[in-house]
Amino acid sequence: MTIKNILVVEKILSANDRIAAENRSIFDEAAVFAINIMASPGAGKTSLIERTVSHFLSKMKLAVIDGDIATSLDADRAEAAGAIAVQINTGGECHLDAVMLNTALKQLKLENIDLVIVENVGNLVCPASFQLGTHKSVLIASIPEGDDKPYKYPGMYRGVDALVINKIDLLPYVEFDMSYFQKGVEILNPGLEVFPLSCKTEEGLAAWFDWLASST
Ligand SMILES: Nc1nc2c(ncn2[C@@H]2O[C@H](COP(=O)(O)OP(=O)(O)O)[C@@H](O)[C@H]2O)c(=O)[nH]1
Ligand SMILES: [Mg+2]
Repeated sequence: MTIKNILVVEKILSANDRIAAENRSIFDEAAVFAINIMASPGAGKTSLIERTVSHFLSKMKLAVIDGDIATSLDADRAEAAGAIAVQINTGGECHLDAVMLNTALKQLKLENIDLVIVENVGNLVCPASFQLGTHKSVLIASIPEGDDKPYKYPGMYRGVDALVINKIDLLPYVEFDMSYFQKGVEILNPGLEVFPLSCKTEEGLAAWFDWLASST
């Protein structure tokens, strides 16, 4: 029984990887740069997207694809910030997969877009297993979540290209040992680009914008 289950999971993941590769070709053919933003619920994914859209709006055309289990609240926020927004309701699924992204991409005129930002479903486990075909994966951690998260959710930290540590404005009020946190990150993903910042005060945002601009 266990072996059969493993085979089914492997088949699902390899089918997903095939569509992810197709998504990547779609992006590349349209000269679109795409990032996948993952984090727990409330870490600040939509807040960082709002800041990022506002910053780059005069320089490039942005689209945001928002994965949510039920509502379109986040897509509405992305649109209000100035992006073209597409909502994917996952119907309860805890992650986006490559097929869902593929369907969303068909709703966009990619030839008119420079940067696609995907907001994944708030979850620190499932999104790590599903490649989407984006060029970069970004994880947001936030200070109130605690400094033990790299140790508890290693899969999430291992596979990403950049880490944002949001809500640094709360450091004076929350117990968070930054060196313990960063030690965990360094073990899992040596040399990872890390951006401590606050979407509220804007401290540290410039370094994140520079990284994104130089990646595109
Ligand atoms: N203090 C503080 N609050 C923040 C910051 N960034 C986001 N928040 C708040 O955290 C909550 C969740 O943010 P949101 O962007 O919706 O998170 P998401 O669920 O990951 O998309 C909201 O109440 C935000 O106002 C920050 O840098 N500092
Ligand atoms: Mg959100």
